[in-house]
Amino acid sequence: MRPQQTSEPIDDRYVDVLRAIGLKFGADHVGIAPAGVMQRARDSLIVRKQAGLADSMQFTYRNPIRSTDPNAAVKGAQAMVVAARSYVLSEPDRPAGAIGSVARYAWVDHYEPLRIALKAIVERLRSDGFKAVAFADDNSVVDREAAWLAGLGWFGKNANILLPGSGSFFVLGSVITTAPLPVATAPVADGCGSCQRCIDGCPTAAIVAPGVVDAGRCLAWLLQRPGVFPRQFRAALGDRIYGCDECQIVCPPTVRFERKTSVNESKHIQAWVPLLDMLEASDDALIDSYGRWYLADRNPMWLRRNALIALGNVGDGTDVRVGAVLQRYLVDSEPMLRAHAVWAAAQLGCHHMLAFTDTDPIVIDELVAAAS
Ligand code: B12
Ligand code: SF4
Ligand code: SF4
Repeated sequence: MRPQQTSEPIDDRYVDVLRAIGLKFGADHVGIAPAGVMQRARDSLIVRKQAGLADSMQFTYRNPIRSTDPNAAVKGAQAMVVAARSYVLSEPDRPAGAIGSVARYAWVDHYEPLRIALKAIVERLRSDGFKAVAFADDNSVVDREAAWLAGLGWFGKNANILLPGSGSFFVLGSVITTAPLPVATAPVADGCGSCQRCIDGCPTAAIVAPGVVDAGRCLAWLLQRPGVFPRQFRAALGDRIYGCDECQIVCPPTVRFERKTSVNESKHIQAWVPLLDMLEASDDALIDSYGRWYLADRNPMWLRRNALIALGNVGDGTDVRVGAVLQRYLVDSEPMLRAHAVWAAAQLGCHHMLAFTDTDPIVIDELVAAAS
């Protein structure tokens, strides 16, 4: 089944052993992909970057040649053991009041348990004499392409990998190894057919072609991107403060598989965030609660910016506490936050709070828009 380090292909029973380890330690699905250059992903990264569809994203776009070559990550790579872990937990009740919503993948840290499963596979491979390194949501590997090559699922028109019978609410990761493992021979057949609910359901028309997302329109990226949140997409943002699930919620094959929520998970779930609490919290408290999310420069200002927009969409302008929070942000030392507070106040009919004395260009721009 498994000789010590060898260049001969290893048989399927060794893959079964690795799969069993992955499943035991927290993965839900495991498959094997070849470790050659991921040419389609490389071409897509380069072409989309040139076409402006990557906006200012770095991630895998920073170095497409590296992120699509498993051999650049692990010299002599022969295979990738790709794992998927479901992130569907039972949804807690939505509290009353001005509440922000968080995308499912960020309710708790799902990458940590996935990494534990990958590390267990790494340990086994290393103990058998092979090189092996785990990557999950790391910019060294294009995870979806790896999962597709491993036969775990098909590329949906919403660009996500959908697992047959379960849909796309899965996080993905890989172990790149020098073990010559037998790889998946056939991709999973397309399961979208004539459906295009995700394309029609995207609030900002960000899915510009099947499987192609324009990051500059995608709410998930706009919430992470530093800078002024584009005005034309603020109303479409609704109550979202981190991530966007819309193109998956409308997807018929998705949400069919629910993981049993552990006691630890249910204690720490962050599905709903009281916006006023977030806007009143200190930097330290925000980093403490939300520091595991992607925040540019780990700066909690971006959380506050997002919360102000959500407040402008779902808050009550006649509520005294809402008024106090808006007043506080209209005089914040950060022009970025004053600008978004102007928008939120105008949205909530609180034009009387706006003082047209600000001299910062981005705030003036918002004041002019609010007055028109
Ligand atoms: C950059 C990034 C983003 C960006 C850009 C997303 C994008 N579509 O590229 C932003 C910030 C917008 C984002 C959002 C989200 N992301 Co993200 N993101 C990444 C990251 C870091 C790199 C992705 C990448 O390289 N994209 C490059 C482009 C070229 O890839 P692509 O769009 O997948 O393109 C492929 C398809 O177009 C396909 N293809 C080619 N021709 C055709 C033709 C047809 C007809 C079809 C259908 C497909 C197809 O081939 C292309 C190349 O592989 C990965 C982690 C990683 N290291 O891989 C996570 C990752 C892709 N994200 C993930 C998640 C969970 C999300 C969100 C669901 C989070 C959320 N709820 O807000 C959203 C989903 C948005 C969406 N519809 O894609 C998961 C995806 C899990 C899954 N089951 O697919 C990943 C893999 C993280 C992880 N390790 O789990 N993300
Ligand atoms: S994550 Fe949201 S904004 Fe982005 S493509 Fe999906 S539905 Fe559209
Ligand atoms: S909504 Fe329809 S088209 Fe979009 S990914 Fe799901 S099945 Fe495919």
